[in-house]
Amino acid sequence: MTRAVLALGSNLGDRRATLQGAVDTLLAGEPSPVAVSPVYETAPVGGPEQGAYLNAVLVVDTGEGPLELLRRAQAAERDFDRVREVRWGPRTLDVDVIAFGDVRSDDPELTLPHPRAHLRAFVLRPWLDADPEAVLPGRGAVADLLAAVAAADTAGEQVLRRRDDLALRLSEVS
Ligand code: PH2
Ligand code: MG
Ligand code: MG
Repeated sequence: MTRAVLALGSNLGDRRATLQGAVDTLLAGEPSPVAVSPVYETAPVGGPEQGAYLNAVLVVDTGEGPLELLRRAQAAERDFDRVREVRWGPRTLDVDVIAFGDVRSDDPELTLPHPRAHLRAFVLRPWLDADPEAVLPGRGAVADLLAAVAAADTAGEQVLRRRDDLALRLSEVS
């Protein structure tokens, strides 16, 4: 089994329902749940002008490999009618593989860990909530990376608001 970290994002449609649907879809397959983070409402980073995202992190254990997990992430995106749009533009659902065990790879199809995760509060903050001991392979403790991002963000661009009213469930029965 390998521990893997998935980042979920949505800024179109019923964002919370989409994130919950993605969690349900991913966990209906091979990956088994370890933790789901709180949901954060976050200002869009990069791309065109667009609405606020809901972001969360799902930690799983899987007996499959990283490319199988990527395929499952892509299948979940398809289930929620994601259409290929402009890079970093609005989307109903984005599922990114952030880390896969200790694997470091520059495979162009799946760079591991995710090449920008260490710069993104919308990944680091929920990940730290889901796993206070989290380490981003090759980069260091997620707590330290988040502190560095916050210190560098003097313009306050990476605004995050925790939305406990929109919390996700790990199983359909709560
Ligand atoms: N995803 C992007 C680009 N910008 N901004 C926020 N706040 N959240 C995201 O998930 C996000 C983004 C590309 O995947
Ligand atoms: Mg993304
Ligand atoms: Mg993506």
